[in-house]
Amino acid sequence: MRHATMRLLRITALAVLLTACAQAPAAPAAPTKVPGGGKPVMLEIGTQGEALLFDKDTLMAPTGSTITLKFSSLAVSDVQMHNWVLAKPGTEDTVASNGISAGPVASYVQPNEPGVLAYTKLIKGGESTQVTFDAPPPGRYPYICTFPGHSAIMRGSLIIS
Ligand SMILES: [Cu+2]
Repeated sequence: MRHATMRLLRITALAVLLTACAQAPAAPAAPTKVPGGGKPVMLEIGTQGEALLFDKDTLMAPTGSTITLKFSSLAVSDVQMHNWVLAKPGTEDTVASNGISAGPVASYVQPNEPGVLAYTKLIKGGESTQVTFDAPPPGRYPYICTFPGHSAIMRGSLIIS
């Protein structure tokens, strides 16, 4: 008798758990933002080979565009990993230091970091990745690599005009 009661309790608990799961809202499909349909613009940037530098100091895009940025690591070795992170002016150092706390699983970008406008995942030597985002309002926006120790020299500006 005792066994039967315990079994019933277990089944009831399982049923409650399953119901709770079924009612949970669906998780968002992807963390990437859906761009708003501005004039599409392709930008490309890479690393200077193995150096901790981007191969462009400056990128430009028109106001109102929807930018797809392709980022390639032109390093041959996998020793260094890199990303491309676009920040609001003046927030780049905070974005970099908070990114280090976020760690490699988060591509060294703190989730919901207010200063981050767009970013790519971390890539190894020889890999490419891309990100699509709406151009921010006209201005000069810093971009950095937030891999620990890289942001001091691995940086440039995206000019929207
Ligand atoms: Cu880097």
